[in-house]
Amino acid sequence: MDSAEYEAKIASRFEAFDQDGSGSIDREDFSGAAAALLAEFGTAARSDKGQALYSGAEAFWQGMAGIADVDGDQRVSRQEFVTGAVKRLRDSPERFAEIARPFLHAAIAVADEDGGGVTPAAVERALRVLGVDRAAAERVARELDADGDGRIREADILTGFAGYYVTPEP
Ligand SMILES: [Ca+2]
Ligand SMILES: [Ca+2]
Repeated sequence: MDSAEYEAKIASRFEAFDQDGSGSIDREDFSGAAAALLAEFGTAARSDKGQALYSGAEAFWQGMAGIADVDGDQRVSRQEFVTGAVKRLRDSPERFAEIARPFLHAAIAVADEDGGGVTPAAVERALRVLGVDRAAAERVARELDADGDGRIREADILTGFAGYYVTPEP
């Protein structure tokens, strides 16, 4: 990967977190993602699943702020993301899985509509709601169901998610 390609990748990761396009990553991006997922899957915010998703979103934000909000202004700027988050997440991918786990666990519970495990179609819908383009959402959902049984395991989602953000430098 050359450095232009690397920078483009990092920029796209930042934009994925900056859900509302405000130019920084902050608490609203995480709570907004939770709200969008609940709406997509017809789940009430006040339900147990809804509350778990909001708690997970808050924990995810706190974890992100803890590693990247260097100046403590409750926002992760593009600069803080590039210099702080990217490097630390790369050095410690398991740390990323740890801060994302409660949110992903709750999101899976919301997207698992029949209680039999999350399907590739549901993963695709969730990714689309979070702003991933159709082709990429389709490809990721297909790849996550590696054994083709029509259900995706939580461990595979966590690994895939962490892997996406842990980007080798050029
Ligand atoms: Ca934002
Ligand atoms: Ca900051």
